[in-house]
Amino acid sequence: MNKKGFIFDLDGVIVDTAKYHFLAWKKLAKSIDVDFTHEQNEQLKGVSRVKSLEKILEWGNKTISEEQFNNLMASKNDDYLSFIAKMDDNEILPDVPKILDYLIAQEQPVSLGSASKNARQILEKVNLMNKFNAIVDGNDVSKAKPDPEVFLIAAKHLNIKPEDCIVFEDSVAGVQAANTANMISIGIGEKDVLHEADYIFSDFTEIENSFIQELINR
Ligand code: B16
Ligand code: MG
Repeated sequence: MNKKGFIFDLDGVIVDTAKYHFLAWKKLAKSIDVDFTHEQNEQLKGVSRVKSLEKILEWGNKTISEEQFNNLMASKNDDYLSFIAKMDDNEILPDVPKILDYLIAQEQPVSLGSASKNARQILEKVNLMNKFNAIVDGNDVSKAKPDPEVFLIAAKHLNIKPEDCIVFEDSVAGVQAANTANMISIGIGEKDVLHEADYIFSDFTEIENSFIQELINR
C-alpha cells in the first residue's frame, strides 16, 4: 500500500484557538497601553510566541527590558492556558475527526506540525491525542515557520520523505514552510490569503475522501 505522510497544523486547522490567543494578547497589549486589533491578530497566526510579542511591541512602538518581556510572555501564556482549560471536543473544527479516521483506516502515517508549545495539552483536552503517530510542536523546533523545520522533523518521525508529505495549514507562514520543505501544501481558509498553497479549501467539509485517496495514490 502507498504511504504518504499527512501533517496537520493545530490552531486554525484542528481547533480554532486563534480566538483565545486574541483575548490573551489583547489583555497584554492593554496592560502596556498598546492597541491590538483583529487584523493584527491575523498576522500572528502560525507565528511563535516570542515573535508575536516582538510584533506587538513594534506595532505599539514600545521598548521594554528582557525581564519585562519574559514576564509578559509568561502572563500571556497563563491567560491562554486558562481558556484552554475549558476546551472540550465540541471545539474540534468540522470534519476533522472524519478525515483523521479515514487516514487511519487507510493506514496512512499522521503527524501534528504546530508552532504551539501548548499543543499536547490542547490535543488532550479535545481528545485527539490517539489519532497521531507523531507530534511535533513548538517545543521541538529552534526555527519558527516559515522555516520548514517543524514539518521536516515531522516527516522524519513518520519515516516518510518530505516530497511524499502533505501539509494542512491555515497560515501564510505555514504554507510557505510546507512549500520550502518540498511538501504538498493544502491551505485551509481564504483563497486570497493562502494563494501560495497547492490546493485551498475553506474547511474540511469541502474535502472528499476521493481527493485524499488521489493524494495517497500519487
Ligand atoms: P503558544 P499553530 C500557533 O499555532 C498559533 O497560530 C500562533 O498564533 C501562536 O502564537 C503559536 O502557535 C505559539 O503558540 O503560545 O501556544 O506556544 O497554528 O502553529 O498550530
Ligand atoms: Mg495555524
